[in-house]
Amino acid sequence: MDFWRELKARSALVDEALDRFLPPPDAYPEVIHQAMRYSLFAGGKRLRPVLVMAAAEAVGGDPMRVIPAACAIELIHTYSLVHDDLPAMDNDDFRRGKPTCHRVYGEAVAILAGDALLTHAFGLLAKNAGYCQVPPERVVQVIEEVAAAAGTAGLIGGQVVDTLTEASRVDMPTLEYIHRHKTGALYRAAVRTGAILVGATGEQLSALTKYAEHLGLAFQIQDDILDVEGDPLKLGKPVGSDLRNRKATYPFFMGVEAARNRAREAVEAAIASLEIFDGRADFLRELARFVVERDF
Ligand code: GRG
Repeated sequence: MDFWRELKARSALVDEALDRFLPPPDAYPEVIHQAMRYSLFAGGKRLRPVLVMAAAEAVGGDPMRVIPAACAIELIHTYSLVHDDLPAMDNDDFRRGKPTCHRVYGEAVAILAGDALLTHAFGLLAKNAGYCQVPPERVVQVIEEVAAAAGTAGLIGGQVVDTLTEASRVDMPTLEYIHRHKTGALYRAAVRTGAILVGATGEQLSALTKYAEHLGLAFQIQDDILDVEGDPLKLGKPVGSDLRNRKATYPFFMGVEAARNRAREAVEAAIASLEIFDGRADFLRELARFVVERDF
């Protein structure tokens, strides 16, 4: 499989659907729709929506059936980036290679754009009920899953601990909590969402959940490593921010080489979790390898 070509083709499908599912940029009040679109189309890798579709495919479903949910997950991810970049949080000027939302639209509109992306996401999840005959009970289950992943038991919980804990007080269990919630929760929800919507069995769902948990860890460790030794041009943001903001990371605790090995182990564990699946899970396998080989 030419993974890179596949990823591009799949993310182009997501982009086309996002454009269709979002209010047009000239809908009143224009500025909010333009700000939402600005951050959304600034050039993300689309890993999470692609995972929703790939999980559906792995269990024998049609990936196009889950595309509103895939877009919803990307909206939530983008909202979290917009808010994370705000002056009250990380105060970052660049994201996805472009000035951050608040630098372009001002803080008030950036806050509202994040809120609007999050709200729109749940509307899109509900839309799955009328989309390609997904049974409503599966949609309700997914809404519950995604709300948990985005809330205090997920992204927000991780962000709170990350924001309020002094770096010098972060021990390994706290670091793992932050990563599992801030990053892992949305990966887990993405994979589970795709699988649930197309009717995965309990055995398939638990295998895919393990895959997502290992994948989320590998992704975050690689993200930490790229902040130490990545190329800002390729990443679309400055490097060294973890050190500057005195954030505890995997390289900080164990050094870059040990962190790299830990990420590789997590990828192997992710791939091993997929042993019950046939070739339809090959994209998930390749994606796990990509997560630690990527340089952006
Ligand atoms: C609820 C405000 C709020 C935040 C939640 C997710 C999060 C916590 C903050 C976002 C910032 C951050 C560093 C998150 C960790 C996950 C991560 C490395 C995100 C970047 O993901 P990529 O590389 O981004 O997939 P693209 O731009 O490719 O989509």
